[in-house]
Amino acid sequence: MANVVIATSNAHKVEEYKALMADDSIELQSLLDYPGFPDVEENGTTFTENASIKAIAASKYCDAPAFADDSGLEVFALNGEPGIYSARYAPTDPERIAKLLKNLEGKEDRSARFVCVIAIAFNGEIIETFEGEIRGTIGFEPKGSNGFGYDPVFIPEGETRTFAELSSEEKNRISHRANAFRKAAEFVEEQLAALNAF
Ligand code: ITT
Repeated sequence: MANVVIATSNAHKVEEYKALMADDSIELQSLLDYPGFPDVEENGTTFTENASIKAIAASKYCDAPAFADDSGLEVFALNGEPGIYSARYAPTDPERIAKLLKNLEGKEDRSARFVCVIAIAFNGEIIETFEGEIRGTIGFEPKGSNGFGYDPVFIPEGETRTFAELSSEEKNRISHRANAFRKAAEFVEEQLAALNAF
């Protein structure tokens, strides 16, 4: 069975990827299966750089094809904050949400987008990167208990519920991560088809 590592220690991301991966011939592992994996400093200035740093390090350490995602929330009235600093905006999810709502007080424009860049690496080299997004708005108070991170305050376009009020199947149909993953999966299928043509 082919083995692919998702270069993340975020258990929520792992669950989302397991649900997105329809192919049973691929065994998905994550950094949770490699407890000795050293902490990698995400010192890039873009989602793409940070995803690439994580994917390269995991492909070397785990000696397997690796894909990593760097993702975050960009709020337009806050000049794109928290952006690549989404995980580091405050110590815990409730504090991150509270800080975001505070910074948005009095702002009329509450539009935002979630972004996800997936980088695929093999033998320490980047093969390709893929970006997905979902647009929406930031609510006035946290609602719902599904998902993770900023989900309780993010209302995707065309919805009245937050991501945390949607089921995981509903979120996985439209999320930034699902959109990036679909592009990555299409690329991998094309590459495999090209290899099989020889
Ligand atoms: P890894 O680096 O180990 O993958 P991480 O949680 O630190 O885990 P990131 O550096 O990519 O991941 O930071 C992403 C942060 O952006 C995440 O911690 C959330 O705060 C936010 N985020 C990303 N995707 C999200 C989603 O689908 N729902 C809610 N918040 C999300």
